[in-house]
Amino acid sequence: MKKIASLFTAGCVLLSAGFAQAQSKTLNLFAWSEYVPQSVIDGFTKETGIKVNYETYASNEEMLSKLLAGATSYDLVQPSEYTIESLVKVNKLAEIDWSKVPNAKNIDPKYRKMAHDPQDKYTVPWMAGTVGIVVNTDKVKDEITGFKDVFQPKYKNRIVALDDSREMVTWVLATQGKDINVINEEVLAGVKPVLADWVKLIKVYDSDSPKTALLNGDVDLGVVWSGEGALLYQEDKKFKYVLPVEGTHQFIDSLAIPAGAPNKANAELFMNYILKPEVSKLISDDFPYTNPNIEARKLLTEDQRNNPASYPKDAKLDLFHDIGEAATLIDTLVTDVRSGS
Ligand code: N2P
Repeated sequence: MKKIASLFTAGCVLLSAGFAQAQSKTLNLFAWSEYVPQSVIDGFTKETGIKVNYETYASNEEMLSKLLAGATSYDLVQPSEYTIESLVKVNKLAEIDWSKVPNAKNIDPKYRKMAHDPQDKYTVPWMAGTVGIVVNTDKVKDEITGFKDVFQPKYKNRIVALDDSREMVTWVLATQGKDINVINEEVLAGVKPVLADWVKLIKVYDSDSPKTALLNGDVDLGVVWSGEGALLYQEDKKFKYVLPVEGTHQFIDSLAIPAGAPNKANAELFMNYILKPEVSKLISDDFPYTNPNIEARKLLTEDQRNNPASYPKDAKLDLFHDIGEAATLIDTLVTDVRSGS
């Protein structure tokens, strides 16, 4: 009898848990700032009745440290390729139930089975992009072809840069012809004096909206995300986007579900929703990065497809890989040079 009673209690708990899950009409999205259009969030809520809480971050490292510190409320995050690798290594991502994401068929095969998710278990690509140089050609008359041309004393206090330690170290490594994924003390000792000189030239650090300082004339050139470069070019053709001759980072930002996410089914619904061509186009309209959705690309205007920042022709591009503990060395180095020590 006792056994039956406890079985009954367990059943009730399970039932109410199931009920609570079915009732949960929330999606906690932790994503980059200036990357998810309000129109997409509103459209999703309208279609599904699920309310989206959109919390933002400005770097992979900021998001990663929150997850590793034990944040458990997020249903979706939006890491770049190397941070996906770190999360997978520590079992922090949940496998996607692809039967819930039939629109995955719209993804360009080029963006599937990539090094960071070789079996397509965890991620749906959001946007790809590059880190490149924007030049206000009304103000800068010399030809700028690479990082070396940007970081010259004559441009002191005229430069905006991404506030991102790994990216900054990469710019120096690229000019030194080094592998951007091999980071150790010796390599960083070679980076330090160069970066120490460069940071003295930078006027504004901004990873959220580096376009702003260029638009309002605060600076004349800078190193920014390609979507920002594309928006500047759309605004005024005097803003030229240059892919550095030395080579640069190509990022693949994806949606992924943290292990133990409270509303996994809602996260999968959102993944499927943003993969609809007409929804994906809305993302490109507001944030013109490289859209990995083949069907959405067909809906873009000619101007959108011809924006050189969004869809670059040829360039030397490299993905990042997880560098493990060496990430701490980068952080220390950049903090040191920025504080002048
Ligand atoms: C969006 C930032 C792009 C992310 N605001 C770079 N990985």
